[in-house]
Amino acid sequence: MITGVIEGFYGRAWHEDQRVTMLDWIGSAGMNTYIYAPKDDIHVRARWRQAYGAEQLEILTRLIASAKAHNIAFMAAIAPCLDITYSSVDDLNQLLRRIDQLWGIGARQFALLFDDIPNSLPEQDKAHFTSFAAAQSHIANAVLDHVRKLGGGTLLFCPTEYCARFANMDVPGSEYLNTLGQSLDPEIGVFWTGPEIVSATITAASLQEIGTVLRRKPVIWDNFHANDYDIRRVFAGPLGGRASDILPYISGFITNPNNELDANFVPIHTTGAFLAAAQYDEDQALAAAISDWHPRFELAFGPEGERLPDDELRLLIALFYQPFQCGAETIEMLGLAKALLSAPRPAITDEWHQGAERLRKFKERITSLFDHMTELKDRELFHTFHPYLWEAREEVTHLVTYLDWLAQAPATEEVFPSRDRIYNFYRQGFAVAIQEMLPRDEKGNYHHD
Ligand code: GDL
Repeated sequence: MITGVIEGFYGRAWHEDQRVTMLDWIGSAGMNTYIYAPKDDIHVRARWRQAYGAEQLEILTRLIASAKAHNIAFMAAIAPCLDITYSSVDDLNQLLRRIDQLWGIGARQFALLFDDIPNSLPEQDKAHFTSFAAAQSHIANAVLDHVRKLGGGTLLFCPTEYCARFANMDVPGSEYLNTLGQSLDPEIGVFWTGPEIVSATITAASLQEIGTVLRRKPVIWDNFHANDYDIRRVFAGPLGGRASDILPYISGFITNPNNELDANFVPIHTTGAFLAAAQYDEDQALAAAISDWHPRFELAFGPEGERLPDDELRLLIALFYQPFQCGAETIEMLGLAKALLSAPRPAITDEWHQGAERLRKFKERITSLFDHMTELKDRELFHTFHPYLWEAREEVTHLVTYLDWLAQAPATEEVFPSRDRIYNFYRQGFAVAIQEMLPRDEKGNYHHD
């Protein structure tokens, strides 16, 4: 089974040394593949026809050598999907020249990506193909033939409908996916992100369904830990929402994680644990990952070897956990805050005050975590979390100050005094203005009156 990581996100690509770190993590987690597909490498997607220049080739050559040294398969991606003419012999040849160029520096495995484009056959191809899927299959099969002639064989394919959402939640009814199943060479592996682009859960039944349509077991492209779509979030928690019973229905599992390399330690560690376990246990996997990650949190100014306290590392992960869930402690504190804010006033009870005290302690722990993080020896690790922790600290401080004010039973017409912080311009700007304008409810649905 192909297992590992795809550098497949939008935004700043990883540096050479970060990729070497990632190769190390993939291997230590018992996985076997790294896929080079940063959307930031303009040669992968927007300028796929352009050959790599000498400098980029050197970087890739070194990366391929590192992968080899780590015993990790290196797979190179090409995404000609923005403007390829599927019926053009010239375009196909350009694609094959890229394969040749990558083959020349040692790449032996390839991925062809057709994600995030309109699902329609370009005008100029309509006379040549009966469908979009047939056009893409023609290209993919030709690339596989070429790779075979060179002496290789592995090709993965990312379809345009790569999740059930894009097939209108009707996978068996998708003409596109059925045609792919019939016309793609049976040896080409097909990526699938689950019911959604970022899937809260992926069930065995849903994988059986897509496997039947594709006539092969899909390769999961997991966006569970990806954070390129929301700059305010990072996911340092364990893999969740996937149970071990899916393993018989997939031919691979590749995760596309956070942009920030250093946020990915627990995600990669636990993804490896998930793939290795007969019965995945999220909490156990998290505990094992934390104990391997902790040595990286050495403090610069304390006694030799002093680290971020264990409970603060756990707090860091609980704050920035998973896309659909905060960590247990954070969930509890958010619930408490909500209860205090909605409690009837001015009759504030002892229980209310006790709750407010618990939130103050929580704030103090976040502040202490923040302060300790600024003293990490590993500055990359510090900078990875700094903006997110800054925001968490600001907001929790804001909350506690507000609760303190409520505790003084202000009169109904009184307005919270914004003396000690910068509320008048904090949390504003273009994106926030739009967020505040749109009538979004707690579940994320939009309404109109
Ligand atoms: C996507 C993109 C991916 C991106 C991810 C999360 C696939 C197949 N493609 O749509 O590059 O990182 O969502 O934003 O997932």
